[in-house]
Amino acid sequence: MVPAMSTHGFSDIRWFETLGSTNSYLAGEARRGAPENLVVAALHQTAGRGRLDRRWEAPPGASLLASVLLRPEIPPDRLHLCTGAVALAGADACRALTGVSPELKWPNDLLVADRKLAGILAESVSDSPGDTGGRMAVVVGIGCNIDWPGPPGAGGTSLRQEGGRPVSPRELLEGVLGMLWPRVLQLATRTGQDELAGELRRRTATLGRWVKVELLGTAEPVVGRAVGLTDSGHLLVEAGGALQEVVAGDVVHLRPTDDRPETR
Ligand code: BT5
Repeated sequence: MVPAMSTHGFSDIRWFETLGSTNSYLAGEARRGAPENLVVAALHQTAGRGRLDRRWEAPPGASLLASVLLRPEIPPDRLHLCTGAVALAGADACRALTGVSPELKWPNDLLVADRKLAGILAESVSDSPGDTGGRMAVVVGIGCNIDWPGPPGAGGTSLRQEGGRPVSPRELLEGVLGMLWPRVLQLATRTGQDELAGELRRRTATLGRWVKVELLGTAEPVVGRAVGLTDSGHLLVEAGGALQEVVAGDVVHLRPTDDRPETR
């Protein structure tokens, strides 16, 4: 079910014509002790980042490029739920505003028919002095393609390409923030975090699929069936008769025609 659009409590929203990276800007603000729920958005990024030093590219004005500073009271092993909160909010806002209904792909993508509509980048910022109550800062950024489907060969799509109703970056940001606010409140309590994990379990399209997982720092990928998500938001993959908990990695959804290990 898609929650109703709501107002939100993000009161400090900074818009820029151009920034290097909204995540990098917000990480700097976090280190200087900026309060939680600060939001920054840009019409263009000159050094937009993906995970693992990859690039996030978009021409000026063609997408939503925004980051939110969270300071959740959350155990470090549950930080993945911050990515999940933004993924759910992004998917719900796209559906409510444009009619396009993306799927969640673990760990950080919104897909439409297996094409990447949006990517999410969550980064924790350790060194955060100031009056923050000692909580860890987490910067969560989202890039969502509105009018441009991403760089050639990247397998991306856009809201426009998927036939969505027209939306501006500002409208989409307001929609995402409206959907994110209740999720931020969920992140604040253990019960809320468990609810969030349950909702991610229900809505992550990766579950039930055959996947290839490239684990960080490991040469051999894991090929198996994604069977679950832990309460921390980690992916459970059944491979070679064993259950493996994946904390971080790149996932490819395999098609029925792809090579898979033999099953009994
Ligand atoms: C991501 O990384 O998907 C996270 C992207 C987060 C971008 C936002 S924009 C606002 C905030 N500020 C930042 O600097 N970043 C965040 P990853 O899973 O590593 O995917 C990156 C890969 O996606 C690239 O290597 C390309 O193949 C592909 N890609 C790049 N730009 C794309 C686009 N506009 N649409 C679709 N795919 C794209």
